[in-house]
Amino acid sequence: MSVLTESGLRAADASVPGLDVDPFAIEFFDDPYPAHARLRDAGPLVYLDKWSVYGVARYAEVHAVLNDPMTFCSSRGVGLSDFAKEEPWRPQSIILEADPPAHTRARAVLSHVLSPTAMKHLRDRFAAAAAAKVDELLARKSFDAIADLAEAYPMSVFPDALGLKAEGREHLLPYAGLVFNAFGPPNQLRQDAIERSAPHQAYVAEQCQRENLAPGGFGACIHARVDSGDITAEEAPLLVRSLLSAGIDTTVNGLGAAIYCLARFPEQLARLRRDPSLARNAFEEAVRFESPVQTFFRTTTREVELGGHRIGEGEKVLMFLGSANRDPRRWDNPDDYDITRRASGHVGFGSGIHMCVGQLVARLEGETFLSALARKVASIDITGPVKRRYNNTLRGLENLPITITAA
Ligand code: OVV
Repeated sequence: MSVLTESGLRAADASVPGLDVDPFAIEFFDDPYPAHARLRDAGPLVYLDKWSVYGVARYAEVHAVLNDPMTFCSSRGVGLSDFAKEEPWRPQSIILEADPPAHTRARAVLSHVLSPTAMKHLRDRFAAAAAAKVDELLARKSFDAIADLAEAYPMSVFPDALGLKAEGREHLLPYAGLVFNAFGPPNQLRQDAIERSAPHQAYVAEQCQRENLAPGGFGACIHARVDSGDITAEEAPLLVRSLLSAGIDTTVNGLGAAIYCLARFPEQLARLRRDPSLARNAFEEAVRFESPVQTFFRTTTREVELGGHRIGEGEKVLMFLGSANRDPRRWDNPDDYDITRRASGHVGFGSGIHMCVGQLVARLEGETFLSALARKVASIDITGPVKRRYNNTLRGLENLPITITAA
């Protein structure tokens, strides 16, 4: 339960351990693992004094919060900002930042557009693009695995699958970076991103319009659902915007994580080469191991018990997905990247009604690329300084200089 202090500020019940860790600080991003362990070991529920929010860092509580969406709602925002108290920085997402029943309709549309059947039509194209990209990179031998691989491959398949015109695609990664920074607190990362956001927002708003989306793509498919009465003409562009927000930087960081893992753990690359059918699980395990999306918030809709404490209505709860994915209470050898592990059950894609609606696209990109790599690449060596990219929500690298050799 939260109490009112003399200064009028909310503070946690004294029995909830308060920690001074700032999960949105550069030092935290540089090495979150000792802080994750402190958060988990402090108790099932913690209070983050720096931002006056509750936190859950153990798998059990993260999973529980994700699976009680009416108590831990999304419609008040899944970042630090509470939409009941502050205006959102952009019009609210009608899927991410929504609760049932409104969420259910929007979700049904994107589930249909990104369905297993839709993936069947994309698989051959994605696989061919992955093979061509691996061949091109083998010819270059040395390159930056972030710009030239983790960004280049998704950028070569996803915007086309969406039906975006060629012009202006350079706005996509900056826009996504902005969206994921904006979930964080009002720190420098968030303020700078929002300050520079106007051209990216203008580009995205324009590309969401029906006339700018090529027939046969995800975008056109979304707009077609206006005609069948599933969504309104006002809702369709907002659902396209969700794909532009969440569809690229996430897979960039997922693929970047997988390459970084295979570069650091050559015995896992060897295992993958011996059995390329492990490609899909190698990607899944990279999503668990690095958790490209590190955190999301929920807001309580009522007084509720969590981790043995009562917390009040209108409280923000920060879920440490990356910590849950390495919680030794849930995982054997959580800090090992093991492509043969049963990685399913990780919360890198979330869990419950909001679980990543684009997960099949992400896995298709990951699988097709790692499958091509497994068949064509013998070795991956890190050949220069590895530089981290800082974002309030996304975990990934700015640079990963590597040299690869052909099988
Ligand atoms: C999962 C996610 C991340 C960012 C944006 C959105 C969704 C959205 O719906 O706009």
